[in-house]
Amino acid sequence: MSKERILVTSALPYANGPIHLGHLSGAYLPADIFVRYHRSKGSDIIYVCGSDEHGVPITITADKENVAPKVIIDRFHEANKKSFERFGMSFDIYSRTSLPVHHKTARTFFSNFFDAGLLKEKKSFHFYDEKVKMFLPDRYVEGTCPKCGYEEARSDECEKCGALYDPSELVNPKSKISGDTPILKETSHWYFPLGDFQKRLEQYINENNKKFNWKENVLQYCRGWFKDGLKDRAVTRDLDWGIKVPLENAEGKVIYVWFEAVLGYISATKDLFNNNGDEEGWRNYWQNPDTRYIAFIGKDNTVFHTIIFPAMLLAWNDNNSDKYILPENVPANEFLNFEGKKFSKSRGWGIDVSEFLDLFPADSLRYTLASNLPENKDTDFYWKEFQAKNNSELADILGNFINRTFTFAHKHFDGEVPYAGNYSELDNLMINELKSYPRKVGSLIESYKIKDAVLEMMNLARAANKYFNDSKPWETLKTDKEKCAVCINLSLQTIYTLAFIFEPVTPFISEKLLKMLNVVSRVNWFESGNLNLQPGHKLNKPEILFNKIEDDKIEAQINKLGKTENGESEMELIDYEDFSRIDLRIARIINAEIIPKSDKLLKIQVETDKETRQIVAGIAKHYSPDELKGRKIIIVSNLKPAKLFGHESNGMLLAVETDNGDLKVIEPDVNASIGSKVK
Ligand code: B3M
Ligand code: ZN
Repeated sequence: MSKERILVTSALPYANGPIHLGHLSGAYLPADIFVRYHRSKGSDIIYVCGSDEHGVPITITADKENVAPKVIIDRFHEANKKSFERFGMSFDIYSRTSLPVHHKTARTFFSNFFDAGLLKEKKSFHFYDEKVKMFLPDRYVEGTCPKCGYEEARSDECEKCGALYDPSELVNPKSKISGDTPILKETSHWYFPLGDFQKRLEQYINENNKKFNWKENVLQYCRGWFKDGLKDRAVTRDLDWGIKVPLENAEGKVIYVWFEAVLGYISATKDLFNNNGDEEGWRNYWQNPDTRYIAFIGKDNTVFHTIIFPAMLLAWNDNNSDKYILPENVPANEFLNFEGKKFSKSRGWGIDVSEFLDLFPADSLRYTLASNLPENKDTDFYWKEFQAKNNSELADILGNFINRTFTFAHKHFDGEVPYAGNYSELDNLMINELKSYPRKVGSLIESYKIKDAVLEMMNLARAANKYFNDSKPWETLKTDKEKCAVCINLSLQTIYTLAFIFEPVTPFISEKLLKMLNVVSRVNWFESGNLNLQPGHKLNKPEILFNKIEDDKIEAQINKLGKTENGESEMELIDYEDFSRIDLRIARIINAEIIPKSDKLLKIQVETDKETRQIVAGIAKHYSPDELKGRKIIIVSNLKPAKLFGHESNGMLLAVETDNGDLKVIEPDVNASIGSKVK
């Protein structure tokens, strides 16, 4: 059987900001797992990625910082490349779209389409900022939606009500650059006839779905586009950052970023082979009909990979003798959210990969993300879940099994794989179990059910612990040493298998494991379930594989949520009505007492003009009960009653956190009687 040849790409991230966990879960980690598995089973596979360095996202960031786009792309290309490396991404190349090889590839496609008469020039009106003398891309114009009145609508679509309209319909448009009202000025662009490809694209998707079982979310999305009918799309922009349009009368115009970014996959492959001195090598992956091409992306990039890119490749193939293959599958993932909300840098919600890896090991993150991938619906990252995955699964199940086996082998069998004689029924069950796992895990990965694959990996570790417990080697050590030897032998064989099947998800741990097992040459994935270690094989000393993550490290991260870089929480604005619903009153503390077993709470009686009420407040660390008595304070008097530690609380007292972290109740220094309203 000849080797499968596979080309894998992951979406090229914009080099305008750091990679966060959401990116990893969407398009990178699943692809890396797929690729590592295929390498291990011996496929001829390459994995290509790189930075997307053109387009408005880059210029917006550059404008904000008042620097040239080049400064931004250089900074984030390097930073993201580094983060990916630390996370264990095994790209064969992490290229960039600012390279000459890419500019050339993109221009060649453009000119080729132009020469074939595919690209039509059309005139239309676009917003133009007269002050800065430039046409404004969609994201640079804001105005009021003509349909729903939303005031932060984009030039041709409203995020709030979803309306699409002509830019001339936008009410009260404003340039985001100068703040002025832009004019509508005529300009011309080149259009790609996407509509002409609709039939063939539908056919392409249907056929590939039949053969390769596309994901339902991806199909739904495509059907939506087909239903609306594909239309011509402008493939140029009036911008000065990007790939210049290779035509004579195209001053100030660049190729639309999405038209060239998808071609970046091809350029990156050329870059890879050029570096190896094999200038034509890329063709074997892009232009050999025997190659399988899988494009991993997040759901927001779907249309570009299932419709626009395939249409471009079809258009090329129509007019040229060297023909490209199309993606066999585009297994787009949904989104990963963070603790119940969208990632947001400005709101301090989420964490960058590099920051994360400064604190915790990559494999713990890979394992947590992989077991919760947004394959069919959005999922969330929770700090507590991360801690539990690390502590109760990686450390307690996988780590524990490895640890007890190694300790036993070193202590009672001279650090060697013991000889295994007769197998009991229990042993045979374990041997069969081992044999079944590589295939089971492999076929899940091949069908992009990576979450399920990860579950199965840990199931082998669970089965292994059970086998160890049921075999009771600590007893047979004294009663039947041969039996004991069989258990340790098979447990070591199991560690070998575990090292292989976990490798796509936890490559760093697997490497350590193979080193501990003193394994130099690796077998094929499918043989990793056999009994590969020979009796007498010398083991190395065990290394520490997992550290438990302590509560305080996790708490510290949770406390940081919602705070921006300077430690401030971003302000959410409320209406006047929201505020006026809060009834604040002056009250006096008449009694306070400790709540047994709680080191934070005090039970406080306060009086207002009308009544006495009980409030439970979290200030026990800052005041003794006696210190509080008699103080005049401010309370929220219309708070719904609640029970804290079994004590009823009616209201809340206002306190302030001082600079040294102390809590001080607010004592109004005014002449007002208790019960007075604070407004
Ligand atoms: N740079 C969008 C993104 O980073 C875009 C992907 C390009 S893939 C060719 O989400
Ligand atoms: Zn609207």
